[in-house]
Amino acid sequence: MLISKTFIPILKNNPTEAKIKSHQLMLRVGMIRQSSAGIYSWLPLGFKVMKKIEQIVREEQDKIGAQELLMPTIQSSEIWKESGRYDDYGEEMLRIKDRQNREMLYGPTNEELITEIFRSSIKSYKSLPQLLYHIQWKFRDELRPRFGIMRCREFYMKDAYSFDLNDDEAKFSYNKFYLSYLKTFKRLELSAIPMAADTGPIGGNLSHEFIILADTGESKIYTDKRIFEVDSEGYRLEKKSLEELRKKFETYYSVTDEKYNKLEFEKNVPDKYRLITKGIEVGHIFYFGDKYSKPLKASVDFQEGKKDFVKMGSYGVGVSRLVGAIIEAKYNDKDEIMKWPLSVSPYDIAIIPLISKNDTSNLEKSKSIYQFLIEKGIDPILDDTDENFSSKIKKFNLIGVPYQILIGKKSEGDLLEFNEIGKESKRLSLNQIADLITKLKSKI
Ligand code: P5A
Repeated sequence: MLISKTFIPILKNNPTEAKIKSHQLMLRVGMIRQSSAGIYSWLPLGFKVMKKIEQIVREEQDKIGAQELLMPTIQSSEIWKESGRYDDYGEEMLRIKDRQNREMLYGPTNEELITEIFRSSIKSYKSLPQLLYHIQWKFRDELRPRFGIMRCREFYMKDAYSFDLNDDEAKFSYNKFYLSYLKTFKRLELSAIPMAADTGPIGGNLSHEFIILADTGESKIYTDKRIFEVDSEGYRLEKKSLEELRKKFETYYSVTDEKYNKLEFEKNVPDKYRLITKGIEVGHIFYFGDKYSKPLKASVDFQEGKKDFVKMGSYGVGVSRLVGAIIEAKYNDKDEIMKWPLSVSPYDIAIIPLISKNDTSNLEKSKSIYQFLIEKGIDPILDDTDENFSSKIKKFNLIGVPYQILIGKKSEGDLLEFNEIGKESKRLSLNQIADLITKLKSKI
């Protein structure tokens, strides 16, 4: 992409209304625009990052055998009355009436709707387990939306639902999602730790939040530092293997605020490993048995005419929140520099030429580099404007594309000045640069 043709409305200064760095940066480099309180438009740069996150989340769901579908944003109140949550959900639910005066709502989550879809189609235990997910907008009329897209009213969520015959099989499904979340966050270069959590309005008695550490996070956590060293590699999609993985994490005390017990914390965590801090919840998984299948009468035949309610769990990832969470984790406050993980960066590499009024040779050179990289399957952005060199570099340090080719005095002949944000610059040939980026991309 040529920057002169992009829609990236960059602001000169940090917007004063934004309190945390992710919100500031997203407004500053034109990733989002507020449309009304807690409701945002996603501009091309922000949308591109979110779509890349979505794709990684999707791939990791597919790998554990979950199947993608798409449910609507608007739901009928009927099924919510069946489950009993229509009244329980309170003011967070946006209620709408259609022209026939029917009570509708903008879905804050989909346990009821997916259970209704399941019960009308699946009758036998032979079709179990079923793991279904969609990636769809949700609406929660939060009392205090804040921090931009981190706690907003309309947000993009991946929500999955599992249906099993019994508790044992259902725990297996739960553990599959547990593993897939560890893998998803790793691909996003985040260290997200599973912590025992409260279940709130979703319900059930087994639940984990996946939390990344950040001072600006809204979740208070109590944890054992050793949990950050747990290696989640090498586990297979088998019951035993996944149980082992969960056990390994659960050796270390790690809970959110609502689950905190002072005595247990002090008993289980030696002084030097205690960590009480804040984090951002990027995912949340629940096991709730027949909480929805019973009132909604979702059962399967399992033996000579015997029927039982299916055992269910639900599994959420805050796809839009992750955009902000990655910024919180990767932004360097001191130098005002952002570095996106290559897996979700809006572009793979920036080409930044020094262009003077009467010499366009650097621009010509940049254009042929640009073409070459595209042919290699790399997604570059070329700054073809005549803005001065240092402010171009500053702008790209803020946008956060992790690699840069600087076409200025230090790029001569075949050797180009190559920068990885936050590291010493090097002089490499174009082929070396293309090979390096291709190799890095293949590891995503
Ligand atoms: C799990 C999937 C659920 O809704 N039902 C379906 C369950 N869980 S949850 O914890 O309430 O939400 C899942 C994830 O969505 C993100 N999230 C938000 N993101 C931005 N703004 C909000 N207001 C918001 N609320 C929830 C979080 O990442 C959460 O883990």
